[in-house]
Amino acid sequence: MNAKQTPFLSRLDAVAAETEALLDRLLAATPIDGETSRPARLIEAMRYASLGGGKRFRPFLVVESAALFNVPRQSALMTGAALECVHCYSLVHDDLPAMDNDALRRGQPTAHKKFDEATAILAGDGLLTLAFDILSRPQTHSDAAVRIELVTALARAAGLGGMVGGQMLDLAAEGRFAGTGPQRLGETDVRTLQAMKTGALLRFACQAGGILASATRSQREALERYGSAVGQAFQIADDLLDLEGDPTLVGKSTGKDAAAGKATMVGVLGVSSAKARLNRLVAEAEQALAPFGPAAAILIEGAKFVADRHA
Ligand code: GRG
Repeated sequence: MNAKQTPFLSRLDAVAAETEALLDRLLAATPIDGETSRPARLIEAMRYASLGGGKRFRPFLVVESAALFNVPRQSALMTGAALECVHCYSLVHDDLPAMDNDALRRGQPTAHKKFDEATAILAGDGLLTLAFDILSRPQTHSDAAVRIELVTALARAAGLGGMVGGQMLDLAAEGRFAGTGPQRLGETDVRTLQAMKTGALLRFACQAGGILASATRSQREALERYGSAVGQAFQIADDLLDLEGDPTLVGKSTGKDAAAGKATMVGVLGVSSAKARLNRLVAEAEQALAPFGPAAAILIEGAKFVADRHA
C-alpha cells in the first residue's frame, strides 16, 4: 500500500487484482471445450492488450453496484471481466492507424506497434467475442435468463447504437470520410456522441449490478442515472486530461483532440464551464444513489475519483 492509499483506492485495487487474476485464467494458452487451439501469437496479443495495465474502473463499478444487493462477488467479477474485454478491444481498435493512429497506450507501445496491424485487429476481435463467451457461462450467474439479459445489455451498449456507433459519429465529426469535412457539433450532439462512445459501457457497468440482482425497476433506474452521470463526467475528465494532462502520467499522447478537431465538451463549453459541469455531474451521481443510503458511499467516491483523475 502506498502513502496516498485511501479506502476507495484499496477497494479499486482489490477489484483490479481480482480482475487481473480472472482474466489471466480466462486467457490461458490451453483451449477450452468447443475450441480447437489457441494460436500463440493471438493469445499473446490478447493478453498484452488486457493484462498488466488499466485502472479496471468498469469492473469496479460492476462489483460495487452488485455489492449493493449482496450479489456473489464471483458473478460480479465475471461480468466485470467480460466488460473489461470489450473495453480493451475498443482501445486496441481505437489505436489502429485507421482510427486514432496512436503509438502509446497505458505507457506502453500500442498493440499494433508491439505486434502488427493484422494481429491487433484479431486480438480485438478475440477479446470482443470472449466477452460474450464469459457472460454465457453458468459461473457468471446460475439463472440463464439473467445471463441473456447481461448479453443483451452489453451488446446494446457496445454495438451499433452504443460504443461502435459513437465511434462512427466521432470519425464523421472529424470529417474523416471521403467527400466530407469536419463538422462543428453543438452541445447536444457532442453529448449524444460521448454518451454512446464512452458513456454506454460505463452505464452498462452500473446497470449490471441491478441485472445480476434482478433489482426493482426504480433501483435499476437509480443505477442508470448514476451510470449516465459518471459516463459524462468520465469523458469530460478525459477531454481535460487530453488538453492539460501530463503524457507521462496519462500514459498516452495528449493534445490530440484539438489537433484532430475532435468534438469535445471542453471544446463546446470552454475549460471553466466544463469543470463546473464536471462538478454538477458528480453531484447528480451522488443524488441518484440517495435511495441506497450509506451502502452507496463507495460508488459516490467512484464518481469523485473519475472527476479528479490524473491518468
Ligand atoms: C474502436 C470500436 C471502437 C471504439 C472506440 C472507447 C473508444 C471507442 C475509444 C477509446 C478512445 C478514448 C481515449 C476514449 C475516451 C475514454 C476512454 C475510453 C478512456 C480510456 O479508459 P480508461 O481511462 O482506460 O478507463 P484504462 O487504461 O484505465 O483501462
